[in-house]
Amino acid sequence: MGVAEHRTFCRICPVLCGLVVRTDGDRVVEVRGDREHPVTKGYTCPKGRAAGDFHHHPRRLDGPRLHGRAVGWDELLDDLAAALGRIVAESGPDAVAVYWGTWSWMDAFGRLRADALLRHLGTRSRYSAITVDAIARLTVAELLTGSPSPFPALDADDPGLTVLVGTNPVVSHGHSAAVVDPVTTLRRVARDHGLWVLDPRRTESARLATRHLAVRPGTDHLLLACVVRALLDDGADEAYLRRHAAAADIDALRRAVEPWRVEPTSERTGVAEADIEGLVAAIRAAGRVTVLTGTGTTMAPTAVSTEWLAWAVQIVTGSFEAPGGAWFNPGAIARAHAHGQRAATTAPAADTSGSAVAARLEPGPPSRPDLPARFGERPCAALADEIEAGNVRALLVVGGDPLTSLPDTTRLDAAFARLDVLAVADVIEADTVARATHVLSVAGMLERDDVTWFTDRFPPVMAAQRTNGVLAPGADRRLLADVVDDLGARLGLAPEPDRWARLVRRLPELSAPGVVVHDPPRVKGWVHERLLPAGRWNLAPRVLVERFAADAADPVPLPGTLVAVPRRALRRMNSMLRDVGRGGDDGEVWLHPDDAATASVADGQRVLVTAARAGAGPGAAIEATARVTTGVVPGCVSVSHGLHEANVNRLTSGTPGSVDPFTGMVVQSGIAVRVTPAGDRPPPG
Ligand SMILES: Nc1nc2c(c(=O)[nH]1)N[C@H]1C(S)=C(S)[C@@H](COP(=O)(O)OP(=O)(O)OC[C@H]3O[C@@H](n4cnc5c(=O)[nH]c(N)nc54)[C@H](O)[C@@H]3O)O[C@H]1N2
Ligand SMILES: Nc1nc2c(c(=O)[nH]1)N[C@H]1C(S)=C(S)[C@@H](COP(=O)(O)OP(=O)(O)OC[C@H]3O[C@@H](n4cnc5c(=O)[nH]c(N)nc54)[C@H](O)[C@@H]3O)O[C@H]1N2
Ligand code: SF4
Ligand SMILES: [Mo]
Repeated sequence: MGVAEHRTFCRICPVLCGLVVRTDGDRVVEVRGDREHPVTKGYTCPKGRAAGDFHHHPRRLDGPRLHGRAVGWDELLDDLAAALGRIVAESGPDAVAVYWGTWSWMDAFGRLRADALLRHLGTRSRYSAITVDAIARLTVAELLTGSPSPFPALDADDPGLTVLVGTNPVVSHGHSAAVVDPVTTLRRVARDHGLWVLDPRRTESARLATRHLAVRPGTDHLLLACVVRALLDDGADEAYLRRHAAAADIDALRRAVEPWRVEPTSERTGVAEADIEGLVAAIRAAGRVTVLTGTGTTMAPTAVSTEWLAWAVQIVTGSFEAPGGAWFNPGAIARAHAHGQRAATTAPAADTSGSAVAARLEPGPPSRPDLPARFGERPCAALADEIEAGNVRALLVVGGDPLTSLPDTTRLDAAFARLDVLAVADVIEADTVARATHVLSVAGMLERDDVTWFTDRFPPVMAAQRTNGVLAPGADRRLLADVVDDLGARLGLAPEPDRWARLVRRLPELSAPGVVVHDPPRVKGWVHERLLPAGRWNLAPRVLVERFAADAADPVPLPGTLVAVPRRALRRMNSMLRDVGRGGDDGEVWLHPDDAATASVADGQRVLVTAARAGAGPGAAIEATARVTTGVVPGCVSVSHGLHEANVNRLTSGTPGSVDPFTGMVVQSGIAVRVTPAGDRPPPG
């Protein structure tokens, strides 16, 4: 015992910062950045530095619980195995569902073993946070390249003109493509190349930008269409485009964006004509551009159209994988740039209608045939229906808190009460833990040996990391992987004799703790060479062309309504850390002075935000403090998620009008709301 220092890495977000953790006995006394870490070089954010406080969380789970009673692991697992066995026998494997939360990707061996157990049971009821986060990105990537996994990322060592659309890296550190030290990085990009931000809120990132375009929520697709249109007239890389896209696709794209001249675009998006022209001029001058999208756009009803046109801007300028353009991380472990087949050398059939993707859709859950599965997962929007219909009788929750993150909390909570089994693997008394029949008190980040297996594609360079646990699991906590193996043994699944063997075969350097940086740290060209058939982007799939036409005709947001848009908090990771330090202090709703005046609301006043959708029940409201500011566009209320009392998912819904039927994504940006002073009754809907 005594004082010791340990090198490890943070698993709270995909930056995966190197940490030095100082312990005194079993207490964590300090967490600081590791200056010798080859990727993050000492950088940390307040969330990572709070890892010790989270480890000693006042409501940390210390032991397993069965129906609210503290029990030993054997009793818990005997009961759980018997219940799961019975449910599978009575109702079939799909009656056992899993919800993978954010943390399931961070506990590599827990996830790998739990995946194996669910495959062993044979369930198709797999749900994850992807369908409440950014499934449009995977869908559009797959349509354009044939693979869902390439994500455009900033090349921080060789950046160019950069446009942020619905992402606020200063707070979030990027969406699925991590940015280290975002303030320094974005400042440098702004100074040397230009940084433009499209966001209905003047964000922390917008404050560093060359120009902030305060776009109306859900209208980004139109602004990007206007940019594509202008570039196709003047600014496209014609030679690149002829080589890397079919002529028919270029024509289809041109026709799709044709109506979006500057004037109607300005009218619909609320962005001044001069600003739109300025953005086009900046891209023409730079020649290439990096466009990064985020949850502001993936959570909007127009997500798919926006994502498509963000890719289109980069394709028509020949920016992807070129100097100054975005790169795609192939993963230091997956090594997609080196493995697998080279792309076919013949072009696909001339009609690039997206039929390949349509064919890959799997049947949706029986109670929601309107929501097909994608990438082996069913949309979270269907979970409450599936439980209510009796199709799902047991739910295993791993590293997520569905009662804060999934739509319509009130309804989901009632549905959870009907489950035979709600087994939750968590580290603290999260909202869903309070409803669990089986609580699995698993080891946390500082108590695990770990590896960057599921986060392989997200870091800012190609790097893999392995760490030892800093502390042994305390109290009666166990590694999720061990717990799952013991559960699996009761259900007939053999354990994996050597968990590391598979990884070490892939990347021998992972045989010991440390950081492996691939050299060169960023490889470019692999998407062109290995993924694109004949080197050609499937630039204008018919499904996207049709979808854009429909989205463009739909005047979102309706004039005269207020819409809520999401915001992330600096000291909190979704629901995590809200009870630690100042993690819970970002519950304000931000609104424009014009809207505040209409609603008779003053700055600092308590307000009620009520869902304005048809059929919203009395539980579809949250109380919060108003911040009246010109930092948001009129018509828009900025609300953060992940809180317990002011849980924004009381306002969202998984019913058909509130979900994108193409991707299964729950609409979480641009939800119609009313704001009234708290204490007043909400006006009748
Ligand atoms: N309305 C609305 N809804 C949203 C969003 C929004 O902006 N607005 N955001 C969406 C997004 S992008 C996401 S990713 C989802 C997040 O959805 P979830 O992943 O369901 O929610 P989190 O709050 O991230 O839950 C993480 C849980 O993991 C637990 N945890 C922490 N460390 C460990 C560990 O080491 N092991 C295990 N097993 N558990 C651990 C935490 O205590 C916490 O309960 O929410 C989505 N929902
Ligand atoms: N500190 C912190 N970091 C986090 C998280 C956290 O909770 N806290 N969560 C992590 C997770 S799970 C994720 S998925 C990522 C998300 O990372 P980001 O995608 O960067 O998410 P945000 O920081 O919420 O930025 C979204 C921005 O979109 C804007 N916006 C909302 N609607 C629209 C719209 O219609 N159009 C446009 N153009 N903008 C819009 C919002 O005002 C907001 O500024 O962050 C991760 N990092
Ligand atoms: S940026 Fe992400 S990885 Fe780094 S310290 Fe913060 S939460 Fe941890
Ligand atoms: Mo997320």
